Amino acid sequence: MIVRLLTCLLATASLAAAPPNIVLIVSDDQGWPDLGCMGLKPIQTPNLDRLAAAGVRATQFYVTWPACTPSRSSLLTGRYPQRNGLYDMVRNDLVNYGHRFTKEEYAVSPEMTLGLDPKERTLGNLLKAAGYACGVVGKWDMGQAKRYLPLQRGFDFFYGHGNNGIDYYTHERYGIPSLFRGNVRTEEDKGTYVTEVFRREALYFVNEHAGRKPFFLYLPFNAPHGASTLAEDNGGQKPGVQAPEAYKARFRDKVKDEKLAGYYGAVACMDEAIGAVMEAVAQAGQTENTIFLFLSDNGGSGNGGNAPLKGSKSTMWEGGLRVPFLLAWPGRVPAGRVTDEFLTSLEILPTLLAAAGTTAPKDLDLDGFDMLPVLRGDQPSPRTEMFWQRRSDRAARVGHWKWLDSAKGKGLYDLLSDPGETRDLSSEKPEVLEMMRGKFAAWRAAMDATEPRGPFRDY
Ligand SMILES: [Ca+2]
Repeated sequence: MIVRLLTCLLATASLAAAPPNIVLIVSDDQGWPDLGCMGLKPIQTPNLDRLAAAGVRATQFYVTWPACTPSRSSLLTGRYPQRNGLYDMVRNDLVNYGHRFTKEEYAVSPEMTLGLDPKERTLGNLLKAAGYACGVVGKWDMGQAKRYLPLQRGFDFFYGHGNNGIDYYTHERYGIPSLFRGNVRTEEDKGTYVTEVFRREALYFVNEHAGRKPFFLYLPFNAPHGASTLAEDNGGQKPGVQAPEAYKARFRDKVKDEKLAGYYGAVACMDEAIGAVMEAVAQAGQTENTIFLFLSDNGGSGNGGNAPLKGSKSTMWEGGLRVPFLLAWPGRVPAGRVTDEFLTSLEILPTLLAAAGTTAPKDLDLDGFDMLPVLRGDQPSPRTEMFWQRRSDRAARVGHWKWLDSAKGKGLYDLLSDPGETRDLSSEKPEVLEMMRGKFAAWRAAMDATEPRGPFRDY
């Protein structure tokens, strides 16, 4: 009897302590104002709005780089791009000049030879060690040579593309077939709108594990990024953001041009896929034990603009670096809360490790912290500063001060009174300008002192 009681108590305790499932959703180039619940645009995101209502929405949340690859490297490693080595795009720039890569030429191009240093430990490595089933569905963007692909980086499942953009229907990147199932390239879904493909694979992964084993689904959509399609393959014009006609049709009478209807349509289709994943988790009885996170990998690329923020993707203005962020975990973070605390994507990895009841290896230098107490409202954000560098473009935020020095703009701004970065206070506040430059220099020195390696240096 006592043994049975003890067994029962132990079973209850282990159930109570069951690590939460994690669904980390990333969208591609979705601007800071581009959620329905922001009320700023005719965009429709009812499922993301539902996540916002069930959890916390952060309004001052930043990524580490104003474009895809380095931002995503920080998400997966919890480290600044300048620390993990992936501090520029993995991209064949020759496509910008209309160059068409042959299959053979592509195989030895930067998109195949560069990637996230295999010595870096990813969220997949760390959560797998904690007993999680780990899957990636969507845009990996961490390199495509076998050593860089998810199955070699801690993940058990991968369906998606390794490079940073594709055509939504052919799944080609400027003519090169780009989807992988596991480690093998596949054209099995050629012709199907890729968000629908990712939806199907995400549901497969969730249904395979929900209720049986804690799972981590990394679900980085390529939507709503512009298609990586050569103009000559599309009637002489680049297609922009592709979306199925039924989704575009919803927006035609609401927006000024077809391009914007495509962008909103792609977001609406992605939002429905997210809703389907939420529903699968609910059907498995796992809603209470699942953390959903959502963010964009960088600021909006110009579709409808990022007002009231200035600038867009690839710039050091707030519109390039500040992104929408949501986190829902029923019973663990308050429902419907909005926080203006200063937070970044560097916080995601430590937060998820803490939620999973595990810790990072002692020798791993992380650049963020567990942000759950901040999202709950139990404490102010410990983050007081953040730094960015993209080639010669530099920026820093310290407290409410923002400084940038870049090809597309410079100056010193007070984000508290001027979130739109309209009044340059450089000459009025020389002492603050000096302090910002000094902080940036100290950060740069710290990054230079980190392990001297990276795909653009050496392994
Ligand atoms: Ca992006």
